[in-house]
Amino acid sequence: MTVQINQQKMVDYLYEAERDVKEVIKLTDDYPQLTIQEAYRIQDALLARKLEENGTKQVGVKLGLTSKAKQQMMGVNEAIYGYLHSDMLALEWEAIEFSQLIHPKVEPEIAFFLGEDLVGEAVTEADVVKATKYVAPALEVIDSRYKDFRFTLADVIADNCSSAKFIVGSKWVSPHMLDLGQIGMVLSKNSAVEQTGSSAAVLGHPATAIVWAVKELAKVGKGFKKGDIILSGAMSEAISFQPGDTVVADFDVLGSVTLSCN
Ligand code: OOG
Ligand code: MG
Repeated sequence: MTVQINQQKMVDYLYEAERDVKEVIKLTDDYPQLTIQEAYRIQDALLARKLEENGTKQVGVKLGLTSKAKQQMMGVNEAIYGYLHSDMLALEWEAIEFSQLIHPKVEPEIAFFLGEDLVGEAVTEADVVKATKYVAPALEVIDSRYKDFRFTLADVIADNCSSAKFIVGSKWVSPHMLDLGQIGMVLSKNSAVEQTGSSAAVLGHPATAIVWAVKELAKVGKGFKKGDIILSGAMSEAISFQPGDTVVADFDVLGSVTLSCN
């Protein structure tokens, strides 16, 4: 019983931090024993509250910490997943409102659009490519609700993996048209190069990262559905931005995607 009460308290704490745009002390400062499993249950319950109160719907899943750069940046050594919902979708032609975010950062990703369900422990990289209708360049805006963007793995999972916004570029390509494992990327802010990366940084190949996620989801009786969007994880470190900044991720064969901020 006590555990359940604590779980709801943690859900409300994180929900309110996001709603009120305020950073909070990480959960494990008060609950150092928080497990990864409990953290995913908090993530689920947080999504349920958002679906109920914010009139939003789940549109997919984002993978996180799939690259060494990100794992080192955050001081962890495991990948994670969180939910994407419709009110996170931002548009290239509409500036993001900085005042709605706490201390946002942006990172380059490849978005996968599924044309078929993708479920089960036996899934392979070839199944991922087969199930994918399109891939597209994407930028993810992450905005940890935790003070100074610092957390343990359990903390960040509970906080829906720092998810805040995502933008998908307008060029969609069949995954059969390119080598998804070797897509180079340049991330610039106000025309100055900030990061470079490759899709190979994402667990060697983004489809491998998605295989990992399908297997993790299968353990809790879940999977991907036709129509889902998957963000396969950042290809470089995330960078911060301020009002007035423009950030562009340019992927060699996939084209570019732009974020601007008010
Ligand atoms: C956690 C989210 C990581 C990625 O693509 O690696 C993530 C964080 O860095 O705050 O979205
Ligand atoms: Mg990300």
